[in-house]
Amino acid sequence: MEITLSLVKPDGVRKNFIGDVMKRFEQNGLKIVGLKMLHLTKKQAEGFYAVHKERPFFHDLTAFMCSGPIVAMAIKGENAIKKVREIMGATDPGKADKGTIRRDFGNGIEENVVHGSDSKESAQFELPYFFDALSLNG
Ligand code: 3AN
Repeated sequence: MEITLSLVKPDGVRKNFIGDVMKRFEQNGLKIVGLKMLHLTKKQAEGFYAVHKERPFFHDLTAFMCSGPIVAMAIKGENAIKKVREIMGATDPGKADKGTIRRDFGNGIEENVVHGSDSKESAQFELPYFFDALSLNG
């Protein structure tokens, strides 16, 4: 069993895709064991995306991530990290497979609706940003 972090990004919340995103995870056998809506500050978004701080898109990405509320989910299941990434689809919605969240609901490489930890190490770093170990159910 693994636990991973997924976020419905500000574009997904603005366009009312929260329920669709959660449904895709649940329908694929994953369990939502933590759930929270919040609005990141620029500093918090910069901390969360610190691995990307040298990238040219860092400022735009962190500004976008604090442009509105997001929904954080802790998701549990067998191979949850890989499964969540598969359900999300490729970073660029235009290149994502049919039937993935990003292909179906995304608008572009920035407005791609959803985030998911990309490794065990990322999940370990990202989960405590939003959830205490004790607040995770199941
Ligand atoms: P993923 O979210 O698929 O793991 P990463 O980790 O490469 O993708 O990038 C993190 C986030 O940064 C992406 N979700 C996307 O919103 C943004 N991003 C990635 N590459 C670009 C780019 N070339 N231009 C603008 N934003 C980007």
